[in-house]
Amino acid sequence: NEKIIAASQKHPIVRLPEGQVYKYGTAGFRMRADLLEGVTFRVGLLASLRSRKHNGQTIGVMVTASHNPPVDNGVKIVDPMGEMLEQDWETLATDLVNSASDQELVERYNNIAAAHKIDLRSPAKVIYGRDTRPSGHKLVTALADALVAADTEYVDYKLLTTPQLHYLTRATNTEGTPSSYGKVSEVGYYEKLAAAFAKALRNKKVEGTLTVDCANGVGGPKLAEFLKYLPQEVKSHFSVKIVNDDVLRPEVLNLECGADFVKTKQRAPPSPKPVPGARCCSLDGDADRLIYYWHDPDANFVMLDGDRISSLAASFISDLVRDANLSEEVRIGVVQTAYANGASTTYIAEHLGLPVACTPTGVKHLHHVAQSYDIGVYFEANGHGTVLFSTEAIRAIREKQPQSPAQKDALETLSALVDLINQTVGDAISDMLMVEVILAHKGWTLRDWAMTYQDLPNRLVRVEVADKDIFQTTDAERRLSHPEGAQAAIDQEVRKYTNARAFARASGTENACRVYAEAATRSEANELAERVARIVQ
Ligand code: 16G
Ligand code: ZN
Repeated sequence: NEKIIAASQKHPIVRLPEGQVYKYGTAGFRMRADLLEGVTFRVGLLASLRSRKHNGQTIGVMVTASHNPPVDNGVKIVDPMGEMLEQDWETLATDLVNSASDQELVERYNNIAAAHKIDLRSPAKVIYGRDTRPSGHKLVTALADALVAADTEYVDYKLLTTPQLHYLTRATNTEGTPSSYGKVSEVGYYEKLAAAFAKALRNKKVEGTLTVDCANGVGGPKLAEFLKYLPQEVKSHFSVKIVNDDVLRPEVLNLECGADFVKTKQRAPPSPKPVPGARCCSLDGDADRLIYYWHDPDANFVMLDGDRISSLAASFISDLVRDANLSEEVRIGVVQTAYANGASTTYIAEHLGLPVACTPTGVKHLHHVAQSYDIGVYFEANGHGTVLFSTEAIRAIREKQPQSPAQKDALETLSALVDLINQTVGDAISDMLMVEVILAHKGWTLRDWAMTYQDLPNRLVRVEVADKDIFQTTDAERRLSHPEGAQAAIDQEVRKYTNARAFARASGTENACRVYAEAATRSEANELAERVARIVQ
């Protein structure tokens, strides 16, 4: 206890203004970096409790603020199988971090241990990494001090993408078991992906050059490193041009580039100057989101977002499952949020004939529902997502005896995809390789991909409200249950338009309400969004 108090004194928590508290939200604690040193120290204590709760299994801690501006940072905890921290523990994290004094901190720490039957003398292990923000140094120092004070073994992996830290957490906990997730090193991650990419391509060639905008974040150096591990026969045709990979000037991180910029501004990063027709994609600041796009000489900018990646993956994988003769035993499902474009939902449900589920915003919700399928495809429209294969699906894929060369081919491609696609969390590098494999197999350009269906015109607006917490939703955020009467008013507006849909929800990351509307034409979508915004204002 004295050790913890002494260490905590070196990393004091900043008092927030009256009425405000630190909150473990959808992306952990995220705010201005100068508020986070004490928070990160306290998160270290919780991570070590979490490890002990799991009998000493390794817990991950990632220091990143993803697509936020460079002055921000954040810290989040990764559970043993590489998943997001369990929801009940988010509350514990919030409580522990908001302790008013070092005394109270130790008290709450001991209380959590007692309530969860945690033996504080048992072994504990934590691994951590950070993105390229300069404030990361100071934060991981606070984290390490907490781990030492809590007698916890740790490994500092230094700079990592968020999905790499998730990979390493799972790999550490499965090392030497039949379900080993891969070698426990950054190199192990590259080797696994490189081998799976080569295998999934099955001698198909990737056409043209792919330009990858790395948001001037950690994805830049990591992608460059990954490319070195590709076998020569893949290097000879897979041409990648990395842009916006300046990690030496912290102020340019996520500045006018990256997946969040492209998705929200609906245009390409101004620099480098867009080349008409070039196949492009953008990662975000910690490389867990991916958006594709190109500049069309006729249609201007065309974007292929998370909904497109989802439907592309679902279509390819369901064809493979059919060709592998696994349709009987392997059920595929797609998970979206209310923000998914209605045209994508219709395409997946009617054209592909696959079940589509809708969950509240936030990766943990989608991930959870995706786990209920044998193969669960989930993406948020913002480009965060992955494909999960259940243990039974993997067994079926690996053990099925092929009766024809075509069936063998499908089984081998599926098997390679299991390794290529990050099973722990959305991973921009892994998702990008998956998209490249699918385009190569189908012989598609981005234009062919965009032709599969036409997006409904849509509009997202951010509405400043006095108290966002009065907006409570139901039906996976598609309807408001409170305030009284608001939903009826929205319904009345929606009825005035054809093919229209609209919803309002409180943001989980900002003090505002978001309104989304789609309709048959752009002007109708805009008009509807504004009318709904007026209802919630
Ligand atoms: C968080 C979520 C992201 C979601 C966004 C919505 C994770 C890792 N991140 O960034 O998935 O789209 O919040 O923000 O779950 P909002 O609630 O402000 O609209
Ligand atoms: Zn991110």
